[in-house]
Amino acid sequence: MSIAMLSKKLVSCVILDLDGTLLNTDGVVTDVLKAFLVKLGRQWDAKAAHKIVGRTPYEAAAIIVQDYGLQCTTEDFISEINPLFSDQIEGPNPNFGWPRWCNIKPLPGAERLLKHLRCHDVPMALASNSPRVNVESKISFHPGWKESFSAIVAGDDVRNGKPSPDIYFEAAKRLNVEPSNCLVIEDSLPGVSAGKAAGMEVVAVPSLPKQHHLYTSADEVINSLLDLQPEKWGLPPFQDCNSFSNCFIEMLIRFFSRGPFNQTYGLMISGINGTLPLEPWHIGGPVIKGYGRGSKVLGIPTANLSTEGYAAVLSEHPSGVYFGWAGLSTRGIYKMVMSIGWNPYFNNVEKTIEPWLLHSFDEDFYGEELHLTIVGYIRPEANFSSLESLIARIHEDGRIAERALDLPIYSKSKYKDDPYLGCTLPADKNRL
Ligand code: RBF
Ligand code: MG
Repeated sequence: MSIAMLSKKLVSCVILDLDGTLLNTDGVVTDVLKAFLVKLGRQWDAKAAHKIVGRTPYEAAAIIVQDYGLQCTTEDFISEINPLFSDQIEGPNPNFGWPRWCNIKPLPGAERLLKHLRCHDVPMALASNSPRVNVESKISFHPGWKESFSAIVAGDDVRNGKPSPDIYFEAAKRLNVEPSNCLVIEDSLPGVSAGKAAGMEVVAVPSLPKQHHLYTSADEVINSLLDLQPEKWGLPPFQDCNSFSNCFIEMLIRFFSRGPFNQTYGLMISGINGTLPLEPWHIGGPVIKGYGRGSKVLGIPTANLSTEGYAAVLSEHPSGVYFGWAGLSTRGIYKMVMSIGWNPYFNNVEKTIEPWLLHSFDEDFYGEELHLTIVGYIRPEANFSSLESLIARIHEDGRIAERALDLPIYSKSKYKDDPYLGCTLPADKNRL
C-alpha cells in the first residue's frame, strides 16, 4: 500500500447517491424535459444540463423556468412535468404499460458495487434529493437493492436538500455511525458539497463528461464505478474472480488463503490479470477512416467506427479501455482492444470508438462491416506527458488483452458462435 493510500481516512459505511450515481436517471429526465420544452417551442440545451444535475426537484424546476424563459411559475411547471415522469411507457407485457422509472438502467459497476458491499456486510445507506415515492419506485425495479440499504433518506425526509449536509447527517444517524466513518459516493457538485459539509470522505463519479476539474473538494474523482477501489478507504477490495464470484466461493478462498493455498488463489483473486469481466455488449458498423493522427505509423492501426447512430450505446458505457472479439464479415474473428472516449491526450470534442484489431492485416478494410463483442475492461482513459508514453501504454493494453483473451472466461471458444460476430467463414478459417 502506498503512502497516499494510507493517508486517506478509513471508513466503515458507505452512503450512496441514487440518480446519476447508481442509476442512469439523467437520460430519462432529459427525454422528458426535451419533449416538454419542444411543445413550448423551446429547444433543450444539452450543454446546460450540468446546471440541474444533483439539484432538488424544486431548484431544478426554477432553473429551467428561468433559463428557458417559460411563462409560468415554478409550481406550475412542477405540476405539469411530474405526471410525465409517471406516464406509462411500453413494457415487456403488451397488456400493461410500465412507469418510466422501471426502465432506468443501473450505471456500469453499480450492481457489482452493491453486491460486493452486501457480501462483505458493509453497512450502506441511500441519500437522495428525490422525493421518497420516486426513490422507492426507482429502486423497486432492481432486485436486492432495497434490502441492501440499512437506511434510505429521501429529499422529503429533511428540511434542506443537498448541498446542505442534512441528508448525509440523517443517513449517518440512521446507520448509527459517526459522519467521519462514512464514505459518500456522488455524481453531482451539490452532492459532493453536501458530503464534505457533513465531514465525510467523498468519491465523486461525475455523470457528465469533461467535468473532473470542477470537483476540487472531492477526496477522489473517478471516471465510473468500475474504477472504485474500496481498499483505499479501508473497505474490502473487489475480488472479481470470474463467473463464480459469489460470497460463498469468496469465503472459501479467503479461508484457504491463510494457508499454503494463498499462492495459487492469491493470484486468481487479484482480478483477472488486471482486467475486469463485463456482461458482454455489442457495437458495430462499417470501418471508417481514422482521425488523421497517424495511428498506423505509431503501430496502432485502429479500425474506427462511426459514432453516428450509437449515441445511446456510447452514453451507456463509460469512457475507458476495453477488450473483446472483433468479427470482420469476410475475414474472421480477431482479438481486439479499444478505447472509448475523448482521448485526453488529444482532447477530442466527440466521444469516439477506436478498436485496435490485434492482428497484422496486409491491406486496409475501410467500409467493411466490423462487429465487436466487448467482454472486459482494462482501465480508464488517461492523459500522458508524451506521445511515447501514450503509445507505450496502448501497447501494454494490447498485451493485457492478448493474454486475457486466452483465458477460459473470455476465450474465443466461448464467443466464436456468437451470431453478432457474424463471420461467414467456416469455423476452421476463423484465425486468431
Ligand atoms: N488516448 C488517450 O488520450 N488516452 C488513453 O489513455 C488512450 N488509451 C487508448 C487505448 C487503446 C487500446 C487505444 C487503441 C487507443 C487509446 N487512446 C488513448 C487513443 C489514441 O490516442 C488514439 O487512438 C490515437 O489516434 C493513436 O494514435
Ligand atoms: Mg446524483
